[in-house]
Amino acid sequence: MNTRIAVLLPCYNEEATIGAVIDDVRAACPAAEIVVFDNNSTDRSAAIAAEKQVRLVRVSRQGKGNVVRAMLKRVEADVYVMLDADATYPADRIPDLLRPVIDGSSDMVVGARFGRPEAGAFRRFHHTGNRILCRSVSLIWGARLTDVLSGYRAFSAEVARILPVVSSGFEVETEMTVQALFYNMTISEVDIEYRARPEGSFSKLRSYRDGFAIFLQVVHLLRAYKPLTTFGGLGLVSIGVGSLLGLSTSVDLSRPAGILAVTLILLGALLISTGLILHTLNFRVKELHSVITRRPGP
Ligand SMILES: Nc1nc2c(ncn2[C@@H]2O[C@H](COP(=O)(O)OP(=O)(O)OP(=O)(O)O)[C@@H](O)[C@H]2O)c(=O)[nH]1
Ligand SMILES: [Mg+2]
Repeated sequence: MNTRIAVLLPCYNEEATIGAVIDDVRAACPAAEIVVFDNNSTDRSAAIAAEKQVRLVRVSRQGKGNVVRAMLKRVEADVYVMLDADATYPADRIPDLLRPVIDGSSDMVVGARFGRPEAGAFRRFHHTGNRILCRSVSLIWGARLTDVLSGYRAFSAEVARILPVVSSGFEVETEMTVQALFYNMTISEVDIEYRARPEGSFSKLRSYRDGFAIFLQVVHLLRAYKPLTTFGGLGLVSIGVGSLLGLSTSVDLSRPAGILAVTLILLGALLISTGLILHTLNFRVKELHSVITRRPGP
């Protein structure tokens, strides 16, 4: 049976590059179905996609996360590759990203950009921001990743079927990575060259706004997917501070510091119980997930 490959291109006002990206994808992977996800572009992006005779899906809710959700829902294939329509990722590496997914050794393969980025490919602070995010995610989730935010990734039909993506903007890549780790999927990386946007094309990423949204996403993912670490950690700190304060006041409950110490210890205990309850819930969700993703019996 032939493997059905879908190449998914999120596109918002990329008339300067979308045509060339489609040509590059076709040359690299002639068998693939190319699908452009246009998100209310006001330039010629959609017209160019139509001229190139690729499938065009229009998504009315603005934002890359909304588009990724539409990709997972609207395209049927055995393996998927998504890459940005801004010509910053080398389309000729698609076969390298797909290989581990097709041979079953990885569920998701990420095109990692930090090995050899072209000068100017990363804007000021983006490089450092990316590194901090990546180190934190790798540390918290016990993974060895070097690029969490890359928009160039290949994944299996199973990933497309089960990742419960809910974010709406540029936080979506972080979300996909963490969800894949939570469900014990295998993520590997392939080093790729990352290029600067060509002359006349403009980034849609707003450093502060989108950077802050990504930071909030990490906090949310921590709370949702690592509740025992988050609430348990806060609880231990609270108990530690409360105990020190209590000892320094000789556990005198008639003094405000003594009352504060007891309050902190109780708050700590409450936080740890919350973490334990949520951790158990997560465990049951994982069990359920393991059962519902099993192949149906004969
Ligand atoms: N469909 C859709 N695509 C989007 C939207 N925002 C960005 N994109 C696409 O997502 C891809 C990534 O956007 P970029 O602006 O390049 O963001 P980035 O690559 O993180 O940032 P740069 O490093 O500045 O290029 C591009 O192909 C955009 O066209 C959106 O709201 N809807
Ligand atoms: Mg880009």
